[in-house]
Amino acid sequence: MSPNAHTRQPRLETLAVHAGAAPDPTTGAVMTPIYQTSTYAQTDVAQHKGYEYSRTDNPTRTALQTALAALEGGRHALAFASGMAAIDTLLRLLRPGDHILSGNDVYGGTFRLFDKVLAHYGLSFSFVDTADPAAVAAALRPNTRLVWLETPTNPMLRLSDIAAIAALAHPAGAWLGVDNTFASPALQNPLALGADFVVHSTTKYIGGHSDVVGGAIVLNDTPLYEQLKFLQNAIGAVPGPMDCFLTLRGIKTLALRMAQHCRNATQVARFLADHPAVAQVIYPGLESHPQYELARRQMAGPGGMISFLLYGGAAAARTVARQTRYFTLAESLGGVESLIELPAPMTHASVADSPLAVDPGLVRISVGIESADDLIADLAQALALC
Ligand code: P1T
Repeated sequence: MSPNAHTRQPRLETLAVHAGAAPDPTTGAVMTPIYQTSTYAQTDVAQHKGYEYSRTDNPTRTALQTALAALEGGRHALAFASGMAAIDTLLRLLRPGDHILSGNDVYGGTFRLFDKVLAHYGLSFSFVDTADPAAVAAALRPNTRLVWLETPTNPMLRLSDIAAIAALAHPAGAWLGVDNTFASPALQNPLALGADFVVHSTTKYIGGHSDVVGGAIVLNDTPLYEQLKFLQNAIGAVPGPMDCFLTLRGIKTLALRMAQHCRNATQVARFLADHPAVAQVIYPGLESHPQYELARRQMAGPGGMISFLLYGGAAAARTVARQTRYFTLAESLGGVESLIELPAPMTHASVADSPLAVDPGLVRISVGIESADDLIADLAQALALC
């Protein structure tokens, strides 16, 4: 071990294995136990050891929150029962009359929460192309309290310049919240680029194995953290200890998995780009992506998500989605196994008939960590049927 091993800032690979993982004080257990308990014996009236009730705090959740904060280079993290629960709790920082400027390409469930739920509580929303900072500047209002974006977006994989948008939002008195689900903390750390909040659906790359649903908010500001911690307990959309354990277990291999997702997706994207049935491939790692340069600057790798359009349109898209073998036809993304879906009738059905509607022929794939050769052969046999 080098003499400065304990003073230098550890890298992501190391944080993923060690952050939040201190041997259990009672037994020395190396892995954080699943503290499957709802309550904790108190030594006297209102005297406890930091844990009083598991909605408020649970040691397995504490370990997960410590790990999540470290991965994003943030001071604080809070874990939630789902990505949607994290976003909903964050939006409770706002008050009736506040305006939210959101990207115009976001997960369908996020749009649904904004447009069909929170809009009834006195919040107003505008949806603009945050890939264009000038559009963000033009849409800011005196009562804009939050700028909200995904980068890369779901499902069009558009990028937004986080630092440029933070520089617009802050002087206007707005926070910047970034949903970093598609990049994962292995490829992009929005707090370092000026974001105030990072949100994850930990269901995806952070958990990594399609066996648990969860969400997270990571931030640096301590007073805002105190408010969010109050809301986490007051609302109660918390993950159970087993879910926290599974997410922690997934985190150990985040760096390895993301490297393989990026390698495989790059090969798959090149294959698709050369295929005669494919009209357009959208992948931040291809030079044809309109924000290829921003991807190289802002992200440590292009990620595992690809969207594409076929010359045969929606009918051909359905054929491909039905015929793949290793790409399972399913919603979600970011697990070790490859998935395929059509956003318009599936993950983004809730944006149909809105300005955010998605091309019905768009195919979205989450490229897993299998052999790239097998994945390409699988797509090739399905595309041959189009
Ligand atoms: O599913 P949940 O853990 O509640 O996370 C919601 C969510 C938030 N943000 C982004 C960018 C997302 O992609 C999601 C969930 N997305 C899918 C289920 C999907 O297939 O796109």
